[in-house]
Amino acid sequence: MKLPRLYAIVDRGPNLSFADSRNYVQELVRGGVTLLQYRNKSGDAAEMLSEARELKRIAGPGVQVIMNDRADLSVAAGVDGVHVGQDDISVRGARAMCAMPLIVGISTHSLKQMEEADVSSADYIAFGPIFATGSKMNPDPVVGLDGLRAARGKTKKPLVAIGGITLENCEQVINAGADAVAVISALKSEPKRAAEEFLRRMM
Ligand code: TZP
Ligand code: MG
Repeated sequence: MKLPRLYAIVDRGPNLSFADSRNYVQELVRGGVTLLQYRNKSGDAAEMLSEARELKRIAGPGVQVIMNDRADLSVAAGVDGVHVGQDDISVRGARAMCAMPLIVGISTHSLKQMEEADVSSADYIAFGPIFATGSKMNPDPVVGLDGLRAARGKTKKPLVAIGGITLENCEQVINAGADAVAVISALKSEPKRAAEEFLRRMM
């Protein structure tokens, strides 16, 4: 798979209502986003299923929507794939539900995890946190740009950098070997304008 430079994460939760997420997705898409993740750490399965289905509809045909954590719900919702972490179902388990062309992505936080992901059937590998992040509970240790360069050396799969990525540092992250950046907070205040600017800076 070829990743677009920007992977926008919609972090649905107490700070982002579903009504607001709908507008948020529209603004991101207007700003040029073509790859979105629906992340919901506080809702139940029913909420995740119905909201993901609706956000996929709102995003439109040119946009790939990935469900965080839950391969089963990604299939039920008819979205484009799943993103699993180290504590979720394995890539092999996710792939059993999400056969190609559905997308399976995996989060990694160390070079050992990167090596394991590289020999899995994952379509892309996320690595981080590159910088400090306030968007994840109990984040793994920061890996930095040097960690990212080392991770790049471990895989030829599409590599997504995540954690603390902003307009100011995104070019450095791409120059350190990432194919794409996944972003939560740096899109929040002005999603359309920020998405446009991220995409412009990482052409
Ligand atoms: N995994 C590693 S860092 C992170 C996740 C989900 C949060 C990224 O959010 P932000 O606000 O872009 O740092
Ligand atoms: Mg997860």
